[in-house]
Amino acid sequence: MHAGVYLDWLEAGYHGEMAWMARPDAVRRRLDPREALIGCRTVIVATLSYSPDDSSMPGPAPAENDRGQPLIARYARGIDYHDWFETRLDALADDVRSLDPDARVRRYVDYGPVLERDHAQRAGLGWIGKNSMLISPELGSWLLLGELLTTLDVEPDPPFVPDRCGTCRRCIDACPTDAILDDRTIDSRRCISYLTIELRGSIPVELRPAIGNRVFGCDICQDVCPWNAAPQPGDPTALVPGGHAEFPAMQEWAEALLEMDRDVYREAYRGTPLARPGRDAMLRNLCVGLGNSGDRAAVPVLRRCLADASELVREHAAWALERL
Ligand code: B12
Ligand code: SF4
Ligand code: SF4
Repeated sequence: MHAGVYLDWLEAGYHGEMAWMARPDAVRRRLDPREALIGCRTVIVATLSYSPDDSSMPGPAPAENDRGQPLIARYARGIDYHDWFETRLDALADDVRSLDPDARVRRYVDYGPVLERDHAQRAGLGWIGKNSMLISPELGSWLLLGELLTTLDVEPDPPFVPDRCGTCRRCIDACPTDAILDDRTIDSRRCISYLTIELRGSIPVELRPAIGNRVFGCDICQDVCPWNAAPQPGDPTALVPGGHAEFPAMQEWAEALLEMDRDVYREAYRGTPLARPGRDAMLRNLCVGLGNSGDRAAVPVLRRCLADASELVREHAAWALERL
């Protein structure tokens, strides 16, 4: 296990304000699954692939130069994957229990105290790319991870040893905020995904221009990866049951959020990834996107944002107006 990589990462403060990553009890559990499930003998890692086959990628991916449109990370264009994945893992847990009724099983998806990529690599599912993603040779990196910890003893699969990145460094060169570090980890404090989803406060001014119209998450270091050029298609519609998710243009979206208070926002986005940042941070992101749009038609809505009750929104609106 690459425990040292994780501990060095925390020590350097690369987790930013994600204090839950550094809580001593959570650190202990990440380093040893037996702290999360007493008697744990096996970690079963599952992948949920949302690889597009070109025609069925959920939601429109606006062209890079369509600056009035927001860009949303692919995993986030539909329903929240956590609940859906957990239901599937529960079914798998039943299968495990059917092998041994005394087996104890605990499932985790994403927010649990589990070093998911580390386990995935050790379970033979793929390697850790220079962009820090778990990359499967068949599915690329458009996949999400979940796992079962169990007291059942299962013969382990061999780890995935080869490094298939070779001399490539496209992700490092493409990252607009230089967030990718030499040891295949990320400085979250510079990563657009962190800045637009996890950070609750002000986005550092020097990083705002690089965010462009990415108002929720970032896929650049995966979009450029050659291992994602022709992956075996997964099931993108799993995350968007209707097959398609629509997002309004940024001006229209900001207008709508101005009319919502935090509770209304929470209700409106319940069950989707966009619930996580909350109303103020999402409006903050849209102000940054509008400021980067170069479109003076955004001035009126940004002026309205200047009068918003949230100081966070007002500050980002002022920055955006200045930039326009
Ligand atoms: C915190 C977090 C973030 C943070 C920090 C990201 C980071 N790279 O650390 C932020 C908010 C920036 C983020 C962003 C994203 N995230 Co995130 N995130 C997590 C979370 C909760 C913890 C990650 C963590 O522990 N980081 C600390 C570092 C040190 O650990 P690590 O990245 O896992 O690295 C380990 C492996 O690399 C391992 N290792 C194994 N083999 C090898 C080999 C070598 C040579 C080395 C050096 C290391 C190594 O060592 C490290 C320590 O154990 C995980 C879920 C989980 N519970 O694990 C999801 C997770 C990593 N995120 C995920 C996703 C999808 C994303 C985004 C793509 C979302 C988006 N589109 O915006 C971006 C991608 C950014 C990127 N390039 O990583 C998926 C990744 C799936 C995959 N295929 O890898 C996960 C697994 C969630 C899930 N359940 O599917 N995320
Ligand atoms: S997700 Fe975006 S900002 Fe974060 S490391 Fe990848 S390219 Fe850089
Ligand atoms: S873009 Fe190149 S270096 Fe980066 S993860 Fe993909 S193969 Fe590895």
